[in-house]
Amino acid sequence: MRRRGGGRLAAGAPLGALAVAAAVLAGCGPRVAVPPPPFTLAADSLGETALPAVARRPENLAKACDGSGETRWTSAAPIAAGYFVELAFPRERAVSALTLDAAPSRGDAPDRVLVEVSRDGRDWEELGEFGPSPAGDGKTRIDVKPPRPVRRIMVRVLEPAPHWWSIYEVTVEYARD
Ligand SMILES: [Ca+2]
Repeated sequence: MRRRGGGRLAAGAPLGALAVAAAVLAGCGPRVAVPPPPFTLAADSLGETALPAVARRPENLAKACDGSGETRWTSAAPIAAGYFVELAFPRERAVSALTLDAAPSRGDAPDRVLVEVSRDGRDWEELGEFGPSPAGDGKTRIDVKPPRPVRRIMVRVLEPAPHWWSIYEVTVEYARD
C-alpha cells in the first residue's frame, strides 16, 4: 500500500524539523556497529499527537544506538498512542529486519506498533503491525518481507499503555549493500 504522507495517525514529518532532530543525534550513526554507519535515529513531533516519543527525553535517544545493551532511551512516562521513533538512513539501504530491544526492562515494549518505510520521506509504505516477541524476551522484531531499499523507517505506537517505552538498542539487518 502506498500513499503520500506517513502515518495512519499523523502526516509525515517536515524535513526541516527532521534535520534539526538528526543534528541533535548526529553522534548516533557512526557508533552503530556493523555493517558500517547504517543509520541515524531521528524523530520529531508530527503535531497531531500530544506526546511523540521524542518529546520525552530526546536527549537520551542516542542511547538506543550506542552499542551498549545496558543504556537506553526511555519515555520515562506511560506510553501514549502516537509515540514514535524514526530511523533515518544517510543513504538507501536494503533492510531485511530490525529489532527494538527492551530486554533489561521486558515490560517496556509497546503492545502494538505500526511500521512504515519510505525511500524518499514523502511516499510511505505500510509494512504492518508488530508486537513484542511471544517469548517474552522484551524484543520487538520487525521483519521486512521481502527486504527492500529504504531511507526511513517509522515505528509508531498504536495503543496507550500504563508502562514506559524503553529501547536499549536498535539492531538493523541488511539483505545486501
Ligand atoms: Ca544502548
